[in-house]
Amino acid sequence: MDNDISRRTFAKVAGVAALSTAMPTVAAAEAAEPAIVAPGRLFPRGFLWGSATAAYQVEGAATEDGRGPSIWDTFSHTPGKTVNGATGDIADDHYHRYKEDVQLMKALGVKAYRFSIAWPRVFPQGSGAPNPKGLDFYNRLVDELLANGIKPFATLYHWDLPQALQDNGGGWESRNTSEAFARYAGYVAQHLSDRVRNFFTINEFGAFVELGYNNSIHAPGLRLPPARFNQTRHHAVLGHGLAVQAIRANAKPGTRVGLAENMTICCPVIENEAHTKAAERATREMNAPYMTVIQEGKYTDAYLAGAGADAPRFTAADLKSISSPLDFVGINIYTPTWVRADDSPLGFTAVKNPNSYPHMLSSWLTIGPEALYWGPRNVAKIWKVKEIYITENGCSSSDVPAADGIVYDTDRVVYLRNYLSHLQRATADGIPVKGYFLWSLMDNFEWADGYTNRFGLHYVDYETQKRTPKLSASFYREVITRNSVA
Ligand code: GBH
Repeated sequence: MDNDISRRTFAKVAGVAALSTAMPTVAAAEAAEPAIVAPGRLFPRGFLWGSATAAYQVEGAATEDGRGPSIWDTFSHTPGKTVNGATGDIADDHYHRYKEDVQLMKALGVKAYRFSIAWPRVFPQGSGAPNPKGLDFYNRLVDELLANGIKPFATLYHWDLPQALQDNGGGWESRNTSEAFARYAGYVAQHLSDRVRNFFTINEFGAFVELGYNNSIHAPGLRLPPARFNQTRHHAVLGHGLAVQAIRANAKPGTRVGLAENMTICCPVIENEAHTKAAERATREMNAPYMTVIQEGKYTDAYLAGAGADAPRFTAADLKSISSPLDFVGINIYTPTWVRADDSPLGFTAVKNPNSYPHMLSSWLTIGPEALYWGPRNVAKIWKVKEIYITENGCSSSDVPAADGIVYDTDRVVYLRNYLSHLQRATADGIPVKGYFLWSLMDNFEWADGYTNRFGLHYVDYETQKRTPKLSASFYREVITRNSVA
């Protein structure tokens, strides 16, 4: 009996195109059986299943059709900055293969695609004259998505700052960049919002500002002193707020705007009242320079006191722009931060267990499926947010094709099944999560890690650009079809 159940489950997985030849007899014999669905595990009707990528990680065509250089072109071409000197010059060649990639999405059954627009394609110098040929790529992509029944969700900034803005004024260190970003956002909204109804301003302040301007792991590879660094943080959230206003001023009525932030996801070490409250306090303080000021229109007292003389300089008008009302909040969620209550002034401590902790291939990617529950729950509870998207979740794994050409990424399937179970728990508790974008549609340029850490549902052979669905693609297709993880 046990055997029957496991055979049946496997047969359903095997029913997906790429794997069907592996188990033809079982699949054929059992194809007529009803789907295995546990009613208590369903996601809400209409839940939006999607996948995600970002321009510099997939497009390639770095100098085509008038695209200007970005800080990531410069950084990746600087010796020693990326593993094996990898660059995004070609990446997945998505610029030329987008039609094929839309078919991959269609085969998966995703209802939405989150992609990013390369600012240096649209404004090669960051500001000044637009480049219509650059925008045309996104016109083609959006039309292809819509023709295939897939909703486009566009991110305006996924780290590829025009190099000219870095050269003149230090990029996000300058308020000019915040203002140039708003002009670019308004221009894109004006031209695409007849078809793109949902925009994210900026992807992950918590990554590109910290790693680019403080740790030098990402472009532009700087380590600014604290006062200049805090000012850079401020200009990034200001850029977001000004872009929200510019989109509203230039887009077709009803266009919706949010952001995609990799907040620190504070999870209670034990799910009791004391630790749960501590995790809420921690959520506000640990996200003070980004999500908290965006939601509350003020920096927390603890953040300003901690920064002291190095605190950012800002006006009341800045704070008003930064906290412009949003239609939804996107959260990129990979790892948890475990928090416990204590009697320190702020009433919480982050708990680390570095000596023994499971993680995926990327060593930063520690495993905590509960993050997909507590992340949205804290955002909804603390800031009364009514519409939340998980704008990224996924993982890296070793991904070596087997003799039959398939990548049997059982570790990714385990990761996703557990994380999605906690997302389902969130929706069952009434937390308003409306959709989920899996990172990533296909293997791609993983920033400083180059092409070594693969995150895709599809394996990409970079020699031939051939895409092959992994086992996890079959898994995700099942999830979407059943609207359930189990
Ligand atoms: C997201 O970042 C990005 O939006 C996406 O582009 C990326 O491909 C994806 O996740 C997978 O990484 O080098 O040890 O200092 C997630 C947040 C921030 C996590 C940078 C890894 C580098 C860690 N990432 N961080 S380390």
